[in-house]
This record gives sequence, C-alpha cells and structure tokens, in this order.
Amino acid sequence: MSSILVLHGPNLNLLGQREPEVYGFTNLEDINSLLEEEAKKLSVVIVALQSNHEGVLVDAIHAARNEHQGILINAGAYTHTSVALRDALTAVMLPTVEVHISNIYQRETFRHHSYIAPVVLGQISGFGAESYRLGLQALVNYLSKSS
Ligand code: CA2
Repeated sequence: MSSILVLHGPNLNLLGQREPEVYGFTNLEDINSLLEEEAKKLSVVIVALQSNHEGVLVDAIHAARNEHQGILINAGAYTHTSVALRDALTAVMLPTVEVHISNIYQRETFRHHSYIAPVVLGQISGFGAESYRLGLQALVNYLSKSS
C-alpha cells in the first residue's frame, strides 16, 4: 500500500483560529481527518507533519525517500521564499503535489511566485480545505498510473 507524506508548513497550526475570511473555519486537525478519510477510500496511508521550521520540513523531505511513495505539501509562506525546500524536493525525486487553501494568484503579488511549483507534479490552489483532498486524489491517481 502506498504511503504519502503530508507536510504542512508555517502557521498552518493556526488554521481555524485567525483570518477565517481567507482560510475558512477548518482547522488543521479537521484537514488531517479529511485526508485520513480520503486515504482510506483510495487505499493509501498518510503520515502528516506540521512544522514552523524550514529545516524540520527539509529533514522530513529527506527522510521520506525511504519511507513514502509521494508527498502532498502546503509549504505555507515558504512556498514563496524557500530554495531549500525546492532543493530538497528535487533531491528526493518523489512525486509531489503542492496545495494551497487560498487562491495565491488572487492575493498579493509576492504570493504569485512559488519556488516549488517547477519541481512538483502540479499545484492545486483556491479550493479551501478541499484543495488537500483534490491534491491527494491527483497524487494517488498519478502513483497508480506510474506503478
Ligand atoms: O493558501 C495557502 O494555503 C497558503 O499556503 C497559506 C499560507 C500563506 O503564506 C500562503 O501564501 C498561502 C499561510 C498559512 C496559514 O496562515 C495563517 C495565518 C493566520 C491564521 C491562520 C492561518
């Protein structure tokens, strides 16, 4: 059975508590439950990790090489700043889908650029918590076709 690493970047632990007009009322626990439910339907397992620290996320990506078949990532603000995350994803060469709760292209211009977009399979942005479900479906669909 395929195992997927779900990575949540900085400040996503605050979901549901602040800025509901941008990120909705769903908290991170709800998103992980939604993903667990979807993973069962898709016959995969997920392991979720949230960190506010870039190096922790980099280490998790490195460790995923021997543990998981794919990565689902919301890199949060590191999306727009982190060459380190991009290099880690490039190095491990695991199929990866990037997701965002908000539509980053409808927001400030600094959010329009993603450092990781060029090294992932694809990006889903703007569907609220559903972006994660759609991302997991896309990743598992890719894995089933490539195995
Ligand atoms: O839309 C997304 O999923 C983002 O990745 C969320 C990031 C933001 O920096 C990206 O541009 C787009 C922010 C993570 C959550 O930030 C919160 C801040 C305050 C309250 C709740 C969440």
